[in-house]
Amino acid sequence: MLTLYHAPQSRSTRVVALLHELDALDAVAIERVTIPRRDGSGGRDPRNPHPEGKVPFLVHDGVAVRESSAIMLHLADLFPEAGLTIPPGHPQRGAYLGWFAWYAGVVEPVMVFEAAGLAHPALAATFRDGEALRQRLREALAEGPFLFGDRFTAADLLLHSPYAWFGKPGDPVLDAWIDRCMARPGARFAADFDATPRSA
Ligand SMILES: N[C@@H](CCC(=O)N[C@@H](CS)C(=O)NCC(=O)O)C(=O)O
Repeated sequence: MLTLYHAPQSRSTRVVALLHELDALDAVAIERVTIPRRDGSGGRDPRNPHPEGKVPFLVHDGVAVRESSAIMLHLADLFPEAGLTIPPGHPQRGAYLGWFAWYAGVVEPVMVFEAAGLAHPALAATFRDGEALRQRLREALAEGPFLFGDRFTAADLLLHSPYAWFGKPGDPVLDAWIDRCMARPGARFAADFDATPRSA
């Protein structure tokens, strides 16, 4: 059994989008939980088993999976028939895994540092900066329209998502890619899903 703990308009929204793309909504129970919001609303939800009360959080047959990168990789692998994963053994599998690790290890920290106005030589030496992120994405999209050419994968879904919240960077290549990802059925489904009131 698979259960996703989800809070609307949060980092777990991209997992709902993925479930729609995977045609896996019937296979995964979505538990809507609350989280503390910046405006002071919400709060930690005792029903959410995440050790820090965060979302997304996935429980698969009693086994906890945390972090969007791991959750999305795991789900895309569980439903390979949707074609959103690059499976083990494929020559591009390592590069595909690299996007998920880079997202968690570099993209999120850099975007949070920039949003918070934090700069320090040690941060730049370790993570580089937002322009370096954008350049890596531009290079990958040179063969576009997606990170793996014609193929839309769970990596596109994850990597474009912070720009969907923070705003497009104003770069023609990246903006067009973000628009393509946001126009996908999964993104549109997740936006509607989050906008529809449900008893939590
Ligand atoms: N790196 C984690 C970040 C998870 C995260 O910080 N989620 C936010 C929602 S956008 C949250 O649950 N915040 C509630 C809190 O910090 O208590 C991931 O991507 O899964």
